[in-house]
Order: sequence, then structure tokens, then C-alpha cells
Amino acid sequence: MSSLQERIEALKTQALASLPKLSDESALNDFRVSILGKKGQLTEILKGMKDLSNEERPIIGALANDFRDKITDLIEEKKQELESSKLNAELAHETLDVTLPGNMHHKGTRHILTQTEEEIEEIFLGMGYEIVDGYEVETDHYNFERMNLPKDHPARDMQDTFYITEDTLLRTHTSPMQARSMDAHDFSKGGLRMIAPGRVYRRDTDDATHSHQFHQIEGLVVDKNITMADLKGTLDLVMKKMFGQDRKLRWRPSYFPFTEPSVEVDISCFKCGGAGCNVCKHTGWIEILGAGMVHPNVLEMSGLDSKVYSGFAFGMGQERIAMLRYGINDIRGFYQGDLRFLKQFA
Ligand code: FA5
Repeated sequence: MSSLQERIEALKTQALASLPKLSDESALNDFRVSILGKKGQLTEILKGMKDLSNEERPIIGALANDFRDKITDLIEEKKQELESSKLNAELAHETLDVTLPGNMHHKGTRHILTQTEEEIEEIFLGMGYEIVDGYEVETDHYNFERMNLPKDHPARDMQDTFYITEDTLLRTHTSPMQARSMDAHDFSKGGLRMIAPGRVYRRDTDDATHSHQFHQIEGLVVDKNITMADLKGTLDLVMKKMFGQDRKLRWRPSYFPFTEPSVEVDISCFKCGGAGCNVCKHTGWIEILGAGMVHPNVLEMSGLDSKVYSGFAFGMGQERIAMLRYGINDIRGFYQGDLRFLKQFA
């Protein structure tokens, strides 16, 4: 046997013994370079080929080629084996439990007063009303004078408020939107039907049912031949939609300078159904809104002929409606931002 053949056989024995012991890809790469690289052991051995006889050269060449092919295949196999065991180790380490709860994102909810307002708006939109926005900072002119409350009118005392200047104030009710809507409306194209929700202010002492700032929804319909029957039919329908078909309404004569006749509307108590309890102060009824037929002076101040046009108007307290619907016994809960209160209405 030639010495080259012996060296190849020895290299083969040694390589086959070392290969299984390699435990990572960089060791495997070093191993490959040490045998097959430019300065590798097989390359070195083959340099001796030039000294062989013509008979020996093809035999040794075939032997070397065999060894190179075999060791190349084995290195490739080992490489794949190392890669897959590395991947398996990573997978075992990074086990993902898809049944674990995810990261919950807290989702807020609309305020109960907003929800109440939207429900009422929905009902009126269904009846063809438009929704208008008003100004919380209002003029004395629109808040009082155009509502038939001239300066020094004693009924102004019922709605004292915060003044910014002598003629500019925080509005005490949403009623100024009656005058502003009539001013803006083109009556040659037909009647006016609107509601105006919004925040109002009064110099009231805060207690369980009163706040110095609260919300109202104004309603106004002005057209030819509007009568009190229209007002009664409209409010009957809206209140039954809000509070249920078995609720009864009671109409009491009242006084507002901007309506004539004026009424206050009570609803049969949601808690006792009319028998009398602590919620309705043992009367069976709870006051819910003020309303009436638009005073001729208010129509005339908007340039309308009160012999041709008539209308009805109403103003309801949003907090009052929400309190009645959900049995809330303190108005201050709406404004304190206590999540324990607010989350009940999510
Ligand atoms: C008015 O404000 C009239 N503008 C309503 C009106 C409009 C009558 C159109 C006729 C025609 P009143 O002051 O009664 O009326 O208030 C109406 C509603 O607002 C009350 O029924 C009540 O629900 C609510 N409200 C009044 N004052 C307070 C207060 N301090 N805190 C909370 N809600 C209040």
C-alpha cells in the first residue's frame, strides 16, 4: 500500500471518529476547513499525487474523491442535525401557552347623561325634528328678554345666574334656542321642529336633586294650526318610549313667562307605580318637565304673526330623566367622575 493511501485511510478513520463528537456549527465549520480547506489535511495529502506513478495515481485519486464526497455528505448531514436540535431547544424554551389571558385594554364607556341625551335625540329624529346646538355663554337679550322676561321682571329671580358682564351671562335654560331657531328659520319653506340639548347654569344651592350646572333639552314646534293636542300627543309618545307603555302622565297648570297656557308634566312614579313611596314623596307622581304653548309675544319678537302661527315648547331636565329611569337618588353622582358609579351604566 502506498503511503498516500495509508494517510488517506488514517485521515478517514480519524475524521469519522471526530465528526459525531462535534456539538456546534462553528466546531463543524472548523472541522470542514481542517480537512477540505485550502490548507486542509486532504489538500495537503493530495499535493503528493504528482510524485505517484501512472498506475497508482488513478487509484489514489479515486480513493481521495470517495473520501471527499463521503466526508462532504456527512458534514452536511451533521450540519442539519445541529440546526434541528438547536431549533428544538429554542422551541422547548419558548413554549407559548395560547390559553393564557391576553393583555386586556380597558375600554371606556359613554357617560350616562350622554347616553340619555342620545336616546332622546333618536326618538325626536324619528319624528322629523332637527337637533340644534346653543351657546352656554348667552346674552341677556336671548336668555331673558326674547323669552318675554324684560329687565326687572320678577320671574327673573327664579333663574338667577352667573354674569360675565351686565348683558352677558351663563344661560339659565335652553329656552334662548327657541328665539335663535325662529330667527334662523325660513318659515316660507314650512314649519319648525327642533330640539336643543345642552348645559345650563343657575345660582342654585347644590343638593341631592339640584345642581348649579345641569342639562336640559329644549323642544320647539312652530307652524300654522299647532294646538295643545299636538303638545300632549308628542310628550305622551316620548315619555312612554322613554319610561314604558304603562307610565301615566299628569298635566298641571303652571306659569312660565314665555308660554301661555303653561303646564308642568308629572310622570307616575317608576318605583311604586303611583301608590306612593319615598321616591315620589308619597304623591305617586314625579315632576319631569315644563311646557306650554309659545307665548304670542315670543312669536311676535321673532317677526311671526301670532294670529297665523302658533307653537308649543318644552324643557326637560336630562339629569331628572336619567335619575327616574335608573333609580339614581343623588344628582351629584353624575359629575364626580367616580368610576364605581359610572361603570354601572356601561
Ligand atoms: C325651565 O327652565 C323652562 N325653560 C322650561 C320650559 C321650556 C318651559 C319651554 C316651557 C317651555 P324649569 O326651571 O322648571 O323650567 O326647569 C326645567 C327642568 O330643569 C326641571 O323640570 C328640572 O328637571 C330641571 N332643573 C331645574 N333646576 C335644576 C337644578 N338646579 N338642578 C337640576 N335640574 C334642574
